Amino acid sequence: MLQRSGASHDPYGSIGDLDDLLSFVESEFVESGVWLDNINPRNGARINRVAEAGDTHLDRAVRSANLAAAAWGRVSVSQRSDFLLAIAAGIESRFDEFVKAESLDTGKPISQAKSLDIPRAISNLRFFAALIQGETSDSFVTTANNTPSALNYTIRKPHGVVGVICPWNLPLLLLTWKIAPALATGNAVIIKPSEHTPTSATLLAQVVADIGAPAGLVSVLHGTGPMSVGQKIAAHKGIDAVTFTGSSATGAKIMEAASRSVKPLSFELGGKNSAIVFSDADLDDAVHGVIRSVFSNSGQICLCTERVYVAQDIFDSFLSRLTKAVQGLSFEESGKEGITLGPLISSNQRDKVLSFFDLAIEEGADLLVGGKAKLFGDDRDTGFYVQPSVFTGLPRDSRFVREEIFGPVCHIEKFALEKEVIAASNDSSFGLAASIWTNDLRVAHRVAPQLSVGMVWINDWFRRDLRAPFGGTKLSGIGREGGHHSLDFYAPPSNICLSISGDL
Ligand code: NAD
Ligand code: 6OD
Repeated sequence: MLQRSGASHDPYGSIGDLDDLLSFVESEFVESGVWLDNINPRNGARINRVAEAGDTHLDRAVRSANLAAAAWGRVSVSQRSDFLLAIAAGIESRFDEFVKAESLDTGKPISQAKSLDIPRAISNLRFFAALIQGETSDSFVTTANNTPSALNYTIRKPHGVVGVICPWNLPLLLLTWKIAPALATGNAVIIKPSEHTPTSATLLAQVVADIGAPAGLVSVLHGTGPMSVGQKIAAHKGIDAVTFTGSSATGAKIMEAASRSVKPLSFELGGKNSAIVFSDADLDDAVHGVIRSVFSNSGQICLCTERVYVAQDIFDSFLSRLTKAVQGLSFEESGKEGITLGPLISSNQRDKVLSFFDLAIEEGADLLVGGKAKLFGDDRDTGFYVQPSVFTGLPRDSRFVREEIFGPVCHIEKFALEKEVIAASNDSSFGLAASIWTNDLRVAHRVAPQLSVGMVWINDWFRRDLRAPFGGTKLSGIGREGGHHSLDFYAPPSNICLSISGDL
């Protein structure tokens, strides 16, 4: 039972026998004797405990994954596609359990887990099941003296075994975003969920077991990162590629660990994303959009806006509307419609965000709203809540404006000129995403390509088309995933050249 007895902010009750979460290796759930507590961010109580996978589990997972991959790479595309559809159906048939698990582990509003996290996980699997069925290859007719002399064509080759290291902010969404294309293209996967969010990955392992997946094709190894299973996956010689979403600092460590075996890497890392509001923007839309981009998932999405630049002639009115809207934001339990906030994932993350609030004041910021831990006068006060917060008045070289905070907070600044705001937005070590708010399409299309980020939204934020490339520049990552970009990472094309002319 997942329910903590007597917990008033554990609104979900039982989700089955998940007191002790085990790793899933070679189609078996395995214990290790080393337990990690999984903590409820709503009240700091223990939800359940997780068996940390040891070296023997990893070696066994790698051995069985290599055997499984050798066979899986040869099965038909339709079989692989059907497998993804079966996982999607398995998640759908246990939808409420997945929703509860995700909401319980992360503290995110159940409405969000229901409308975003779990439906997107199902869509990821169905999307790649369909994409792989329609996959074609390239071909090039080489000519000499205007006559075909050779036919070049490409085939995709899976890596073999892919290590999948996931964060805690959108746990099942990001896990399936990686395993769906990896499995579709013929790889076996070894998944390491975040130690903060082990439950939905364990449910996924149950789904995989229930549909009778080949042993070793999908493993789930629980544990932490440094000196533990995360780092060991990155370093293991029997793992052929690694896909990772998380912080830039961890990305650098994974790169180091993976360097000895020169593994292909796909990294979706941190961001310090900007929103730019031009004078002619629809103010209601812009305020609503900026609020959504700053405070969704309590600011814990790599795409969340942390820097807001507003044209000087609308700055005051934008600021007063934004501040009022932030004051009206509710926490999940209020039951109001719209964006609702939850706790941050851990006491460490809460303390980190609060230390940034203190830093902002030390660096000379004006606090417009929030700025403290959020207290309720009930058992949530032992949870990890902070107030939604807005600061202004800091110089561009302050740490608050430069470092990723990953909480429900932004800094807002005015600008006069288009070229000035482009320079300000680009003045960052990160380069993940930006949003532009304007009704002037010429401005939008002039500015968007000049922003040194992987993704720009115009009058929107986090609208996804799974075919589109997703990824960042600079410290925000390496590579692109999404549609064919994912297929290119998980099964890069090899070329075959057939001589037609017969001349040597
Ligand atoms: P993290 O990067 O430390 O952890 C993400 C995953 O990597 C987890 O599964 C973790 O166990 C694993 N990991 C950690 N160290 C590792 C190592 N040395 N080798 C291999 N795996 C390792 O992120 P976090 O501690 O969960 O959060 C810290 C910061 O990361 C946050 O404050 C935020 O800034 C950022 N973050 C970004 C995203 C994103 O999507 N871009 C998501 C989550 C967190
Ligand atoms: O929507 C996606 O596909 C995606 N990869 C989102 C990542 C969010 C990071 O926090």
